[in-house]
Amino acid sequence: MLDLFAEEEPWSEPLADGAVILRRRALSDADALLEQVAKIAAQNPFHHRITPGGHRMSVAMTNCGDLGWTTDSRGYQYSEQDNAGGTRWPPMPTLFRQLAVSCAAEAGFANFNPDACLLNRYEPGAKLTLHQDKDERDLRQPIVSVSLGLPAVFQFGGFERSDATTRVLLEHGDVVVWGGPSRLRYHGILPLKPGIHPQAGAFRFNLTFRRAH
Ligand code: MD3
Ligand code: FE
Repeated sequence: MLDLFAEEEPWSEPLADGAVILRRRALSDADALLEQVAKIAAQNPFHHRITPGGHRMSVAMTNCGDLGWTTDSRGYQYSEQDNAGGTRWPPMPTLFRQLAVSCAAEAGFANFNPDACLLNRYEPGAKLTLHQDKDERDLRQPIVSVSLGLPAVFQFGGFERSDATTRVLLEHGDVVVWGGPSRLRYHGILPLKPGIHPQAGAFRFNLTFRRAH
């Protein structure tokens, strides 16, 4: 019988050499993931960081795991402490780790062992301009990203900021694994459109799992 409430099965879409979207891969875990996001934020609140250039980021961030990505007047770095509050980051929930490790394995990256998870929170208008992620020590390790809540237009380009970009919509439950030659591609998020998501309210959340050290 047709079940209108059946959950979609995940499917994969190759994006580029070393990069794959696992569509809806995190959908069945989404409510539990959002619950953990709320717990982490209760310990270490989302915070609009100030870039070394003095700009307040429109994306609010926090972290969990042994290391967290931070920015301050000294630059960008992974650190064991939250420089906003001076405390250790909350531990990486088992569900987060299991999801990241199994998605990496599905994409062909066995033995991924993340020590950092950056949590990004987007409100309407929030964006991430084109950048490369290269503060991690071993760039042979992939990054796994999990999108939750409102949809966003993701932009990915080449290896120079001025290279042409492609746009992809990332939706609730989508996972992207970036490794191999795609690891150093420029990428960003266009300004978030306002909306209300049934599970996440007026926000988009993105979790990125990294091997930082
Ligand atoms: C491609 N986050 O936190 S996730 C970031 O949706 C970041 O919040 C975006 O870029 C977000 O650094 C994009 C997809 C993503 C994450 C890491 C990548 C794409 C990537 C690293 C290398 C290449
Ligand atoms: Fe990035």
